[in-house]
Amino acid sequence: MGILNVTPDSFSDGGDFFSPEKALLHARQMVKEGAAIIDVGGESTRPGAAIISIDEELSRVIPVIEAIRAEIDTPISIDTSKAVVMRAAVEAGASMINDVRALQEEGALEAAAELQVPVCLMHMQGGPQTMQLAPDYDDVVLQVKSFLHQRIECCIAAGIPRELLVIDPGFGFGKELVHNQVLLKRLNELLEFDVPLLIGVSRKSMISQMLDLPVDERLYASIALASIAVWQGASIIRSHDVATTLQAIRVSYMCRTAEN
Ligand code: 7PM
Repeated sequence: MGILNVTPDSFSDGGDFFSPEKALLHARQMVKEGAAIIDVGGESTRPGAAIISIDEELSRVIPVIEAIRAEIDTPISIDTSKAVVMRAAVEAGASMINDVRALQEEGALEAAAELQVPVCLMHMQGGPQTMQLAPDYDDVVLQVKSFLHQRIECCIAAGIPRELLVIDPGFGFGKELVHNQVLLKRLNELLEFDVPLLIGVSRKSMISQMLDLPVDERLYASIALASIAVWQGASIIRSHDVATTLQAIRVSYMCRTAEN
């Protein structure tokens, strides 16, 4: 899954792809590099980032989705928590929802159930404004599992079949370094729901916490984390760097699934 941020303030690409023209160029490039999904996001979920209006989010993502859909067949996912944006994005050509709030916002569960597209349910402790202030867990893996289990059951009860669900432990979302490390170490425990696992570690601050590297120098470490995730059973890797990450995760996957 290639990341296409259409925000003026993204932490890792400085809003480089904010105009629809630039976004389209970037989407084309990621598809050429082998992306299977393009994840379009207009709302920055960076800790402490400004909350934006529905109209602002729509005006960022809808023209980009339409432009991509007009010339590229690659599935587009919409990174949003808002029901209105989910509906408009799917109408414009998106075929997946990626929700860091796991369909907990008003109307989101109903919208996703009506749209009947795949949905990624992500775990976050707290909200984007406050999540990094004091992350706290007794057992991070068990708590993330219990949250995802509860959201999976809510989705199924609302009429979203298990076959449309994807889960994500939400690296960096209300987690300290050790929580992120333990989640990766025990990632295989999340396979028990029989739902594909999506992982986002690309350029994240957990890398700077371990290696003290600026955001534009986190590629090798991002790739190491992505290959561990695939080794542990992750099915979808959300990344800024498609070609290089794909090389690593392909070999990781081939070794994991080899049989003699
Ligand atoms: C701080 C934390 C800044 C996270 C930026 C981010 C994920 C996502 C994002 C993820 C899924 C980033 C993010 N991260 N959606 N959206 N999983 N499903 O690094 O890990 O792009 S935003």
